Order: sequence, then C-alpha cells, then structure tokens
Amino acid sequence: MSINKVKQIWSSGGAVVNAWLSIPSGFAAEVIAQCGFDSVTVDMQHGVQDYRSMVECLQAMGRYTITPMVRVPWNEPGIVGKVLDAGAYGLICPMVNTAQEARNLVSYAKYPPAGTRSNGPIRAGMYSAAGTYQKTANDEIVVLPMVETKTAVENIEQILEVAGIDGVYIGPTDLGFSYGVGPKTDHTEPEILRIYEKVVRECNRRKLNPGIHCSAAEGAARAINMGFKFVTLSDEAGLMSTYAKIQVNQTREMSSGKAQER
Ligand code: 3PY
Ligand code: MG
Repeated sequence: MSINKVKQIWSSGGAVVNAWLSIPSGFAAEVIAQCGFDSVTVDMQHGVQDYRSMVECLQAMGRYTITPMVRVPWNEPGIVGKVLDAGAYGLICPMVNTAQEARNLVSYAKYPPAGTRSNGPIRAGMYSAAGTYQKTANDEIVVLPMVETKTAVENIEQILEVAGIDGVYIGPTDLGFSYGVGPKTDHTEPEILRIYEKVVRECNRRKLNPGIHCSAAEGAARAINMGFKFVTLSDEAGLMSTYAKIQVNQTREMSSGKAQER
C-alpha cells in the first residue's frame, strides 16, 4: 500500500480534501495541518511563499498524517526537483497546456529511467534508509498538471494520455479568464460546467483523478458530488479572513449597538 495518504484515499474510491497555504509561516502550516485535511499544499505560485518558508511549512506539517504538497510557480525542472528534494509528496503545476508540457513535468518529477530528475533528496530522503526514497519516489509522488486555459481544455485527452500523471487540477479563475467569464471560483456557467463534466468523464475513463480549486465547503462539496477526487478549500488566508469577519460582524450585531459600526 502507498504511504501517500492522497493515493490511499484515491485507491479506496474517496475524494481528498486539500488545504492551501499562502502565508509564509510554519506556525500557520501547523495550525492548518491539524484541522482534519487529507493533504496540505504550499502555494509557491501566488502564495506569499519562498523556498525557505515552503521548507518551514513542510517541517511544521511533518507530524500530521497528511500528504505534504507544493504548487510550484511554473513548469521548470529546477524548482520541481527542489520542492521534491525538500519532501513534497505531491506536485501541482500551473498552466500545463499541451501533452508535451505534461510530459516535461513528469520528466522533471521522476527519477530515471521514467524521467530526468537529478539525485539529491536532501530532506526527502532523511527519514528512510539510504537509497530507499529513490526506489519509491516515482510511484509515491502525486503529479497533477493544472488545466486552466482554453488550450488545455482543447488538449485534455492528449494531456490525460501522458504516462506518469495522477490526474489534473483545474484552476477555475484562470479558466474563467480564458473563457471570458471572469476570474472566479465555484463557476456555475453551463459552458464551464460542461468542461468540468468532460474532465471528470475523461479522467474516469483512464482511472485518473480530477481535482479542482474551490472557495469554500459548498463549492467543494458540489465538486465532489460531480465526481472530483481532489478539492481545495480556499486558502488559509481566505479562511482566516472569512471567519474573522463573521466574528467581528456577530459581535457588533449581538452587542446591542455598543460595539459601533466602523
Ligand atoms: C486558478 O484558479 O487559476 C488557480 O490557479 C487556483 O489557485
Ligand atoms: Mg491559476
């Protein structure tokens, strides 16, 4: 059996509930990692994360039974190898538009002969006997190229045929831009929903796992009910500010006007 919780959940037919870290803080990662998520993804593309803060986040989530994942800033071999060397067991990569780009991603993420990843799992290899990590990494690490443009949607079948990917991850805001309906999550436009249905169907045909970025429980549950196998609930900054605003507003409402409107 896989040691990767995401793979375990998928092999039992379940859907993964993923967290998203944009705050460059090990403590924030620790807080989120104990909330019951199945996986936690450090976002190095749009999150306020750099390499060191990403490593701190991975360290902070180390004692929880979650899969540590990273979204890299771009499809480049240097950063892909470096986040895997730091111990990521899942990789999300933005803006993968063609089968060739997906093949490149797989190649960067896998050791030879499957790929071209360079040896040196400086942190990733630390918790097992020397050489053990390299024997299992190709199978254990989840690779999810992002489908977030019209071009990627047009190429979806070819992208899904690329050996070594575990599914795809939809970026709804970039997809919205690409289709001229605006950069938002939890789309309800029939045109976008038809794309989601197609991605789910084509993934299912190939025993792959469709994933999607959502903004909250309602959209995430709807996505799971559509057949998505990996859903992200906003990011921790979004969750924090949503809950804080609710608490501030409730305090004003419940204090009979003594806590004044600002
Ligand atoms: C998108 O919605 O485009 C994303 O990349 C989600 O983070
Ligand atoms: Mg995006």
